[in-house]
Amino acid sequence: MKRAAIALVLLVAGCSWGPEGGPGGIGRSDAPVTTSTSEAPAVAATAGPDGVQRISVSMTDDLKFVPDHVEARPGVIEFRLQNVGVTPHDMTLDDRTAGNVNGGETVTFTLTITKPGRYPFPCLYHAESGMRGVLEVNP
Ligand SMILES: [Cu+2]
Repeated sequence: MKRAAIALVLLVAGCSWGPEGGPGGIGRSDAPVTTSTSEAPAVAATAGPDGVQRISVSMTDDLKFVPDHVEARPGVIEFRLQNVGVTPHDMTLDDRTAGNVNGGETVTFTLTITKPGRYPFPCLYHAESGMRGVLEVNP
């Protein structure tokens, strides 16, 4: 009991930087902001002999698209959506939807996009929770 009290005193005494101070305190709160933006490196869709660009995207129980940043050229883009968890998901892109994808299901979602640009693809069920990705169509 007495030893615990001393340890507590040392702990409090050692913590003299205040609530937001301490070595690395501010730097550490900055670091995640620059590294955890949703702008992960883009994964390029692969064009097949038929010219269709294909990309596999997983939908996870922690409400993420993996990858969540896809790159393609104008033309036909085929998403192979694999729900690797149990939570149902959706993908909506350019006013079209893949429809409900149940846990364990794989759904093919094919779109033709002719205009270069950035096309967000949220999951309608979990967009509020940050389940969204972006398709970058480059000329
Ligand atoms: Cu979802």
